Amino acid sequence: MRVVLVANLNLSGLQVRQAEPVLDSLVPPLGLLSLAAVIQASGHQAVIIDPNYEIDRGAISLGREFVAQTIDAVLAEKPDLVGFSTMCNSFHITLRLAERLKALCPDLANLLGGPQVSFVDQETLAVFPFIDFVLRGEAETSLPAFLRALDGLVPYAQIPGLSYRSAGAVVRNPPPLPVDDLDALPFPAWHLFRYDAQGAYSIDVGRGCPFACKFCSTSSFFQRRFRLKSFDRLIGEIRWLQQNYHATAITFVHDLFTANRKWVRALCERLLREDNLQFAWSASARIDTVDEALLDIMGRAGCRALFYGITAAATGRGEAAKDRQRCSDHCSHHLRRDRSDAFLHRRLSD
Ligand code: B12
Ligand code: SF4
Repeated sequence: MRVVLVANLNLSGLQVRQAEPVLDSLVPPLGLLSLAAVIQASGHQAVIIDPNYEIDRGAISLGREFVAQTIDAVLAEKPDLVGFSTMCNSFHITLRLAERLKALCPDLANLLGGPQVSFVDQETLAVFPFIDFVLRGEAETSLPAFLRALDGLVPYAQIPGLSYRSAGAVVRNPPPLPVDDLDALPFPAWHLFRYDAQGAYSIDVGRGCPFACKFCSTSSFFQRRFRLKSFDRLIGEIRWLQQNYHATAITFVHDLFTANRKWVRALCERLLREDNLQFAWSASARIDTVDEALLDIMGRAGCRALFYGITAAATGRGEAAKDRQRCSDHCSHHLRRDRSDAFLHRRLSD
């Protein structure tokens, strides 16, 4: 089977009325690269269409023709199945793409997956008849199983995480099993990643955040199962990216890379001990999960940037407001310190 996976559009400006949307930075669709690798490992063909890349190189325009041109590019790949990745800020555009595809090819199944649709699968299937299937949550295990179901080898009812329509009603199978052993995943199919990354790559370091901030979907999405790849797997992936793709900068993708300080420290120590492993890396953090000593060793091990999630900064009345104020003060203190002390300045100018 030939599966075409379509990345979500990364636009800025969608939230500003009358502003012209512009393409955000080109970022590798890491989830789709991982799914493409498991599709290929299970004997099928995978293709990735990244509309962001196509716009950037001028093959697709970001105007009225966007939907038609993107679907033409998808159909040119002669798919047996089309899977769209979804994010909240571009969900409406993804739906238009799927609608157009169904209008042109009614027999081609439209599959949606990713962070947004995983939480609105029932509503989506109930309201939009051109969507056939939703695979919720992590899909490295469920997608190959779904392809077997599409081939008629197993019933849909046996695919964890699948939502679909049956006899006019939306059926919601039990949740998918999170990938327990991330080391067992094949390396992402970076050979399908077509744009010039200029040495910048990313690695899915682990999944699941141990916290459960009310406004954030991540802990539910990954079922609060905090998992990390082993050091051997990570070093192997870094070396593979360096040898095959000349990676010089790597984003360690994890919602909260610094959730476990002991683990971060041990990883940094390992990176410092490795021979010929020079590269710059960045990661995500929360100000209450780092301290000077940790930042120092991270800097020595090659960390050049941190993306801080600031979870509260409003003021108001009552205890909650005091908490937010304390959090805000703490943030300001840490951010000032990180900007002014040796860490970022010294490291960035190295
Ligand atoms: C790195 C990251 C970014 C990067 C790069 C984004 C990118 N396009 O890759 C940057 C910093 C640019 C970014 C920006 C934003 N992000 Co962001 N980001 C992440 C983060 C931390 C990791 C993404 C990742 O690579 N994960 C690892 C891979 C393996 O997982 P995955 O992509 O989810 O894919 C798996 C499944 O979703 C599924 N799947 C995915 N696609 C498909 C498709 C099919 C067909 C199927 C079957 C399955 C499937 O299978 C994959 C393998 O298991 C996630 C949180 C997280 N931990 O996932 C947030 C996250 C995706 N971001 C989020 C948001 C909201 C944003 C912004 C909208 C924030 C904002 N207000 O500006 C912007 C939008 C960017 C844009 N311009 O459009 C939300 C999305 C919530 C939602 N309901 O959609 C998340 C989940 C964070 C959160 N906790 O809420 N982001
Ligand atoms: S700490 Fe960050 S990733 Fe974790 S639940 Fe809170 S906002 Fe989400």
